[in-house]
Amino acid sequence: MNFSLPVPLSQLPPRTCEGKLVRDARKATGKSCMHFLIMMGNLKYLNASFLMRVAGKKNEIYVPSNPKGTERLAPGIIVPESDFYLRRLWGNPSEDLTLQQKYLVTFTVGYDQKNNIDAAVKKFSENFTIMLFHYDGRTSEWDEFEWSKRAIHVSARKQTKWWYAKRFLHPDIVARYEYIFIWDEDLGVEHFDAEEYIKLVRKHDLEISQPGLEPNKGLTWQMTKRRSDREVHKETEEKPGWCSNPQLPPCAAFVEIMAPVFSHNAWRCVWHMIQNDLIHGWGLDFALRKCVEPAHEKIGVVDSQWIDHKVVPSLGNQGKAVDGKAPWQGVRERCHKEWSMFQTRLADAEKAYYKKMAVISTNDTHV
Ligand SMILES: [Mn+2]
Repeated sequence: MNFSLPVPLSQLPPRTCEGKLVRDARKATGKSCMHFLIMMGNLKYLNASFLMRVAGKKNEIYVPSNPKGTERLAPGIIVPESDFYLRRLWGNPSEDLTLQQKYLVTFTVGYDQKNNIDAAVKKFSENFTIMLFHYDGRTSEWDEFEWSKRAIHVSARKQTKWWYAKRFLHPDIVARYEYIFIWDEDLGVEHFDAEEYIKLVRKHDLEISQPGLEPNKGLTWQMTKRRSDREVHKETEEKPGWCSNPQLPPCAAFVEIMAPVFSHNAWRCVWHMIQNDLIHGWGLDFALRKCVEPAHEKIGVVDSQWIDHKVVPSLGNQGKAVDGKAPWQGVRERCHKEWSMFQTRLADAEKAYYKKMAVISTNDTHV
């Protein structure tokens, strides 16, 4: 490039690109302030201390609008989100991916449930990334299934689905997936097809959903019971006195935690609500409504693609006998305890927020 400064460098005003002499110099090159400085850096006669002064004595780059902690990086190099797409070790990176899955399904599994999971996975098309969370430490055995080789396997012993979800499904990591299925291992999928399910979820604008449950067994709530005469339902009758408001759980705005499906936006909120220590997730189902608006319209049950709950108490068997109680009893007690802890935390957090806002609004009136 043929360019020379119109004045000796020593006469340039420090710390700014806006001084007249510099402005003239920039005009001559048509460059922005930062480009101008960088270009000058490339011209060997620019002395480093001048550049440091101009940039405020720190690094040359400081972009406050970057994600927190990355202010010193040029925005163009920042990649804030990721995915689970498997790449190859050779060739052109831009040609690695023949298919970019739009959906993610995770199962929290023990090897004993392999046949059930094999049947379930087959109901999810190639548009799904498959992820298994292994709570029994057995991972390589799954390679007897062809699909296992393209699945993501995460192994950590004796943890729950919500423990894994909090740690491995950060919204920025799963950003590429439009819908995220976070499912248990004991679900029967004979009458379920994932692609058809997603069509219905889109059609009925459901941000959080689950398939209807066959009512033969394992049914706790009326809301999740499959209706045979419709595609989707969003409210139900419960036992007398169970619902303070027909638009609130468990009569509406409610699905269970055994087979939830989240839109990416809903998951971004729900992930933040999951507590690191409350690993069973009890109570989360009643709070999901906090994440979508209006909840009684955006949360619902898909009836025409349904599942049945096989009620395999695999989690209880991962417990430990304490004080003469069976392992499953200890697990069950903790579930209930977590539920009440979660309710208390949520209520306290909201109370604290409203109190703070009241103080602020009171102060406002005196300003
Ligand atoms: Mn179950």
